[in-house]
Amino acid sequence: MTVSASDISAEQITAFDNDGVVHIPAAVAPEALEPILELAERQLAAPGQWVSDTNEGATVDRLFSTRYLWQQEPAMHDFVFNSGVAAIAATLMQSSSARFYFDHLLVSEPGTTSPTPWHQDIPYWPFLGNKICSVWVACTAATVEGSSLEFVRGSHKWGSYYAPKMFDGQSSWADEFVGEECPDIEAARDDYDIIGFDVEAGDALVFSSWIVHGAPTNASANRRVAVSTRWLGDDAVWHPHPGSDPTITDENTTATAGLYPADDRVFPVGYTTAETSQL
Ligand SMILES: O=C(O)CCC(=O)C(=O)O
Repeated sequence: MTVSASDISAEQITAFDNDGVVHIPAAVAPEALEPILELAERQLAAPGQWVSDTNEGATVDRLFSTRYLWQQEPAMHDFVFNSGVAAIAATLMQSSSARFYFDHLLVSEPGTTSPTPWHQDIPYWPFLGNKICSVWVACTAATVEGSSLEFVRGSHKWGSYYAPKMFDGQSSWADEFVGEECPDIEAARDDYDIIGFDVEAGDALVFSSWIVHGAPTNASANRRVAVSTRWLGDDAVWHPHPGSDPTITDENTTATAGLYPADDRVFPVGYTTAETSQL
C-alpha cells in the first residue's frame, strides 16, 4: 500500500510548514523500490552524465549521486510519476499542483567518510518560491548513524540563501555563485535545533527547498540508497542565476525569468487537483 494525498494529516501539513520537514512512514510501496535499487546498481557501475562520486568503483567509503535519469530510465520515470510522491509533495506544500524538476539518486556505501555537507537546496536551483520541496525516499532502511538525513528545524524560515557546494568537494558550476557560505553547522551542533530521522525502506522525508540539511558519514555496515524527487508548487518562478545548476538553462526551457514555469515538456505536471488555475 502507498500513502495517497488523502492520507496526509493536518498535523503532518502543520509540521511541514513549521519545521520545514516531515517524516511520512511507508510512503511508497516496496514494489516501487526494487527497480530503483536495480537502477542504482547499474548507475554505480556505469553512471550517467550528472554524477558526483567520491571514490569511483569502490564498494566501501563512497558517496555517489546521479541525477536527471527520468527521461532515459523507465524505472525512474515510473517512480516519479506513479509512486505517489507528487501527490504527497503537493499536499504538504498546500499547492494545487506539483511540477517535476528532477530526480536525484543517492548512495552512501558502508564506511563512507564523506558526509553530505550541510546545505540548502534552493540556491542550487534556477527557481524561487516557497512551495518547492523534495520527497526523499529511503530505498533501504537507514539510521542517522548509517547516513540518514538531518535537518536544522525551522531553518527554512531564516531568510538565508547560502552558496551551493558540490557533495564530492570538487570545484564546479556552483563556484560562480556570489553570496554567503552556509555556517559550519557541524562545528557548532549544540547551537542549532537539529533533528534526524531513522527510516525504513519506503519511508519519505519531505522537506522544503529552503531548509538547511545534510547527511552524516555512513558508519554502518549497510549501503544506504535513497531517491530524492524535486517538486515545484504554485508559487515557483524560473530564476536562473550564476552558480545555479546548468542542466536546464534558458536554452532548454520555455520558462521565463520571474514567471511560473508552465513548461509541460521540461517540468511536467506530476499531480494536480481539479480546480487548478495555473495549468
Ligand atoms: O541523501 C543524501 O545524502 C543527501 C540528500 C539531499 O541533500 C537532498 O535530497 O537534497
